[in-house]
Amino acid sequence: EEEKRLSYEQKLEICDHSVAQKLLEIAIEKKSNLIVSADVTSTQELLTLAEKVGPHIVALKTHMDIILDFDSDATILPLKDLATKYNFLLMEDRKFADIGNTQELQFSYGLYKISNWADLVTAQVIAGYESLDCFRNVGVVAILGMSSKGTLTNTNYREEATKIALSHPNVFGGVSQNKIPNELLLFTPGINVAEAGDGKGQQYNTPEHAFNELETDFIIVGRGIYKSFDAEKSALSYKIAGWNAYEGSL
Ligand code: 5FU
Repeated sequence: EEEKRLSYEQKLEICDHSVAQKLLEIAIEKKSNLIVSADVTSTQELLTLAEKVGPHIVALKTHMDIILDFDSDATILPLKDLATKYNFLLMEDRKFADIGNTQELQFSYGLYKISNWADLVTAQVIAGYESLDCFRNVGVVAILGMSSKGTLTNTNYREEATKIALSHPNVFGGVSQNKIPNELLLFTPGINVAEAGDGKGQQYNTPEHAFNELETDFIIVGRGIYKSFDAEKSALSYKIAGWNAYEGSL
């Protein structure tokens, strides 16, 4: 308990995956640990949101399969331009959960061709170590623990999943509601300062909880930002809250 959490500068020294390095560099440069979850259903809403929150985030997290009018040119090209303009990464929250061969197909084929544009993806580790081999050209954030009520990711599951995450070269981070080893970057969704839950199983905590209790590295905020009256303003306030909570946890 005496031991202090590591700063982003210290994490830069021990997290050697190129995507981890990029995220940490952006965090330091923009003084932000905020990832906005863009759970909107049209290209127009996605691009409008990215334009508004872009200056304040380290990454934009997508569920590209909910975009009704997805088009690899009309959706992805302008999104990539915004990512370059505002210096943020694209994180596809696909939560792959199949055998390696199927995940390889899901990653590069079909409508979304995720491997063409995503800088990082989420993946379950339920199918075992080798199922993650296919994500060679991207960074993987492993789902270690989930935020929803009644999740099956108990202590034993998390420990076994963490072993896979630590040992697999394609994995540089984990999604969890618990502490994870310093060698991995921690991503924490289920963050909202105004709500305790959504009536559909989601459970919320504050940025302060995530940094003080979990020593998280990045907070992920969806509805707290994109459903708010002014997404730009709320992104800025979550960014400031996240950065203050990070500094307070050092
Ligand atoms: F792995 C997880 C998890 O444990 N909880 C989550 O909420 C992922 N998520 C995602 O974060 C979820 O799929 C949403 O995209 C986002 C949370 O959105 P919210 O609107 O802030 O609840």
